Amino acid sequence: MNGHRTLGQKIEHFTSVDSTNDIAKRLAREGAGEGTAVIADIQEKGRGRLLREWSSPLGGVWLSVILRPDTTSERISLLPLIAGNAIANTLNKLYDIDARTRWPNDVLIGNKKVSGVLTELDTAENFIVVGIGINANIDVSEFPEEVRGIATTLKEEMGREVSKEELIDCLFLELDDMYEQYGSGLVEINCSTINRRVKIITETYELTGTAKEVDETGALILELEDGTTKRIIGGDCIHLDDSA
Ligand code: BT5
Repeated sequence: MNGHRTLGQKIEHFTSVDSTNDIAKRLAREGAGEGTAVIADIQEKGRGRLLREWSSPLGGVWLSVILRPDTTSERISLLPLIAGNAIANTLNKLYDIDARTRWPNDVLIGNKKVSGVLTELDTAENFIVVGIGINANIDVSEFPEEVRGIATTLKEEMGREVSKEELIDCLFLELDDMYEQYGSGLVEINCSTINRRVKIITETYELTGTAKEVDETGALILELEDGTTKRIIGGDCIHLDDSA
């Protein structure tokens, strides 16, 4: 049917769900194997990190895939970055647009978000669900007002609709490649946040500095104004040099 090796080998398709991540978690608990994916046309309660709302109207790609890596490994935090890289590679290959990743879980075109990743970990049952949202055939005007200014869509960028089937097929191949690299321990993360001046916002602090690198666990190494460095494992990141 398609060239998927592991990820996306088995796909469950739904028209409307609350969140594909919830369905994938349920399937994983029921024993679904690595690579099983859930795709929905619409999400009624799509979510981002920290239970933020993720707007998921018809026309987008809303999917979740079950992975069963060693969830005790600290490298697990690389997975959102790996997914972001796979998404950016897919968009650049198919549409020749300049999609790039922003640490820790966004894909941008220009300085607007076209895609986001939500990974959820179940250490007891040893699985991880990687949720991916890609704004494909959506008009920006369909988003709630607070999202319009910060989001873009493929339709908006290309001036036409794209084939969701082709997009999903290519995405699974890229994800598969990246996940294989992850498994081999030799994964190369591309992240456009590196070498930029950034502001990091977490629930407990805000910091400004220069992003130096993403370490082998997915943490961001930030050089502060006074020359010291700080290792940051999560948060929101603003690129100060292009207001993204
Ligand atoms: C994310 O969170 O970017 C993760 C998004 C993951 C969505 C997928 S869809 C399939 C799966 N099932 C789910 O329920 N979720 C996953 P975060 O970095 O926290 O960004 C959330 C913020 O992005 C919101 O607070 C809004 O400001 C903004 N936002 C909401 N909807 C958006 C959209 N469609 N496009 C761009 N930005 C959006």
